[in-house]
Amino acid sequence: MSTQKNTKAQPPEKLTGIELTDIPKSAVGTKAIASALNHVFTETGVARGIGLLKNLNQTYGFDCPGCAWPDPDEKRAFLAEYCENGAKAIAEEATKNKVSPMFFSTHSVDELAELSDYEIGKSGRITHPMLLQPGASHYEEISWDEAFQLIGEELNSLNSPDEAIFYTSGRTSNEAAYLYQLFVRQFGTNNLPDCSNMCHESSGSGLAETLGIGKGSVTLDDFNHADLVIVMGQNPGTNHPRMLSALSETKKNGGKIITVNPLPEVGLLNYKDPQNPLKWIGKGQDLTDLFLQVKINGDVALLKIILKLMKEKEEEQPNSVFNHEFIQEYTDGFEAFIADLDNYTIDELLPQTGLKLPEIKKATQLIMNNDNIIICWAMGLTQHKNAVDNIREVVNLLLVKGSIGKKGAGTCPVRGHSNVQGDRTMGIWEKPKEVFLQALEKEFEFNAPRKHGYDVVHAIQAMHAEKAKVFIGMGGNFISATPDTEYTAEALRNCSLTVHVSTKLNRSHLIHGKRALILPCLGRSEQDHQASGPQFVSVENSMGVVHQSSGHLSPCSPALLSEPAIVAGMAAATLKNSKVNWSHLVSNYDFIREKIEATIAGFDNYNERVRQKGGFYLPNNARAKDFKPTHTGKANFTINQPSDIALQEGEFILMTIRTHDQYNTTIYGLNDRYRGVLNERRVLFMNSEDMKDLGLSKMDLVDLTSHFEGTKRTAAKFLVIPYSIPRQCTATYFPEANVLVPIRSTARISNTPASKGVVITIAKHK
Ligand SMILES: Nc1nc2c(c(=O)[nH]1)N[C@H]1C(S)=C(S)[C@@H](COP(=O)(O)OP(=O)(O)OC[C@H]3O[C@@H](n4cnc5c(=O)[nH]c(N)nc54)[C@H](O)[C@@H]3O)O[C@H]1N2
Ligand SMILES: Nc1nc2c(c(=O)[nH]1)N[C@H]1C(S)=C(S)[C@@H](COP(=O)(O)OP(=O)(O)OC[C@H]3O[C@@H](n4cnc5c(=O)[nH]c(N)nc54)[C@H](O)[C@@H]3O)O[C@H]1N2
Ligand SMILES: [Mo]
Repeated sequence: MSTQKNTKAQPPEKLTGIELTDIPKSAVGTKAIASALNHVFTETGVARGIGLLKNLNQTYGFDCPGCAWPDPDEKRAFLAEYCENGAKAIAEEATKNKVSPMFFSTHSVDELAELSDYEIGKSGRITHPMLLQPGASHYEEISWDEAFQLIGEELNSLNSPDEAIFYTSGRTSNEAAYLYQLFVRQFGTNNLPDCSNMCHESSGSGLAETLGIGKGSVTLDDFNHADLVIVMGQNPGTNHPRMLSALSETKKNGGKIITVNPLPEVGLLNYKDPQNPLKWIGKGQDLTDLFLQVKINGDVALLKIILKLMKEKEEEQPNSVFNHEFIQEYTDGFEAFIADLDNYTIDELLPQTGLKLPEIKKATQLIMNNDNIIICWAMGLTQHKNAVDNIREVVNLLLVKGSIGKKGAGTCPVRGHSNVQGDRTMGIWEKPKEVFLQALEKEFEFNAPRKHGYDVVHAIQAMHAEKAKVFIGMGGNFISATPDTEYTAEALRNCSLTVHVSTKLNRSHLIHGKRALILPCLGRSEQDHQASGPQFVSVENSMGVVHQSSGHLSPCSPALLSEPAIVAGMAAATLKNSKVNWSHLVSNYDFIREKIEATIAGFDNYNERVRQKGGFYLPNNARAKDFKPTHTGKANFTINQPSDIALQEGEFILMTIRTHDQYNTTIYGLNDRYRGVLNERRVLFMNSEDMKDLGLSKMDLVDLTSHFEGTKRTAAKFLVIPYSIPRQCTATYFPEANVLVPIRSTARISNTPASKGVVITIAKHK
């Protein structure tokens, strides 16, 4: 019998044997390449490994599942179009290790749940559909047909379609995502939460309101023309390594770079170009011209100081700072925004930033002196209570400069998952637009639901309250990616059925509903054959380029189905009155793309254009300086709130971040090389002065307790490491720390968990 109730949903609190090293002075270079090849060859073998790397991000190869950073439109070098972490991502997928029915018969679910995420991941690719019966201790093999029948029966026995939740992670292709949302809406609900809810939702909310499009406005080429790039709350050396080449181009063309981050992230500070082996030896290139080591969540305060300094200068010398022509013609709300700046004094804002005024003045000068400005950001801005404020304040800064909708300027939210942006474009959203629903209704002759669905946090709360009873995950690792781990575990255990469409074993298969299914699917790197022959899929990168991706490896098991085929199987078994011929659509993905073209703007001649070299750009109104889609018809200035976190004596703010050796919840290895930590994930980075105040020494073992609205959550056993980080700020890794993130601690408007703004106290472990 399963002892699920006693199984912890968090990774085990085991230490793995830490080793501290010097922090490297530059990113990429030979070490990165050696590390990449090592991961690929160990996991896949040499021949398979070379085949893989050769096809990665090449025009007719497969899209790297690592991140959403775009490929150059023209030139593609063999080495440069993958990076160390992209190579690790594909090695993880193309591994020789298999999780077969035999594996499941020899390991109980409870036994597997005791393993670390690293060990779970290393067990390998899932080869067959598996079922866990109520009360059973082991998964058993099930046929695809039986699995689909079971899903259909469970879904149809619900009191309402809104009792089912359909999650999507961001690797799902356009074709699979489109079919999935169609199935879900024909079933009758908009409960389509996705990983974006935990990721760039705040960017989407802030940008749609101010600029009329939830996506960024720049293209890769803009980096060649920017005078100034500001990188805020992002660690590209680890998470988007190919972005460093773009920043390096900015520098080559005389542009400057400001970095705003509580940590001196190695990649951003100095970089060795993998494209240029001559430069691997030697010092590397200093990328950052000005590093502002801001306090966690000090960004709105920082931006407000910059804007106040600009305003002062403008008052001294009218028309010298603000772009009044642009403001006049294209924007709304400028006066109210400018007036609001007077509600703050620099003296009260400054302590929130942890910075000195002269360095902020330097940044302001760079901003005033340059007109083509790009601002890039990622999770350091989007995962705070005032995250939407962060994004809107970034937009304010660009708008006063007129730095949007022209070459070398604009917004650059750097997306995470390789197709997270495409999934949204395909309709994976709990709040679909009316025009889209109408287009679906017309094309497929059904009544689409209008009620907004649950996002990730609301979905967890609904399952916890037993208002939702079936959970289906299209990829991802819900239990480990979501906040408040033990609460979320209770929510999932309340379900009558949990289903995961997955490539690899993960913790979400082990913390399950009364009944659970694992449906194994093809990965990006694998060939996809359907009735009409070999298929490719398409994806959209962070800059709105839609292009094809086709795998070249033979599938790791003959029993795998593609994601579109799995959706079609579930839909056919569930929907009795659908007018959609699901198996026909899946027989040739061109048929799915025809339907996308018929219902989503920007996909004209989809099948033809997706076959063009490099794909095609989707329309982008902000890029075209057309702000009509906003509620005022213009680009909107907004009034935003600095952080309202007031730390009590002994409290710290904690950000939960990624190591260099993980992909979200997938742990490739136990090192965080760029931060000088090897072989350990349970670490807490702290300012050495703060350590002194608490009487802590390097490598002391501590427990972390988070405090939120009178509730407490604890994560035990972290090793303290003195680090260059502002006072009262601390950092540790996710998913180990997710247990500390309270389910209700989310961003205003976007409802994104505030995983970078957790209030904690620290105590020696007893
Ligand atoms: N190798 C690899 N690549 C990945 C991923 C991965 O896990 N591994 N994940 C993918 C996904 S889904 C995403 S969303 C992206 C994530 O990419 P990132 O957002 O770069 O990832 P995080 O590790 O969360 O890093 C957040 C950064 O923000 C800083 N930061 C934290 N709080 C603040 C703050 O309040 N203000 C400022 N200014 N900075 C702050 C942190 O110090 C850190 O440098 O990467 C994608 N690419
Ligand atoms: N505390 C804290 N929590 C966070 C974050 C944070 O910074 N701090 N970041 C958040 C962010 S930005 C994100 S995007 C989410 C990520 O949340 P998710 O997207 O849910 O998590 P991943 O770890 O990316 O999912 C990995 C799993 O996806 C499956 N998989 C991999 N490739 C494929 C595929 O091609 N098809 C299918 N069907 N499955 C596949 C594998 O089984 C693997 O175990 O986590 C969020 N959670
Ligand atoms: Mo993400």
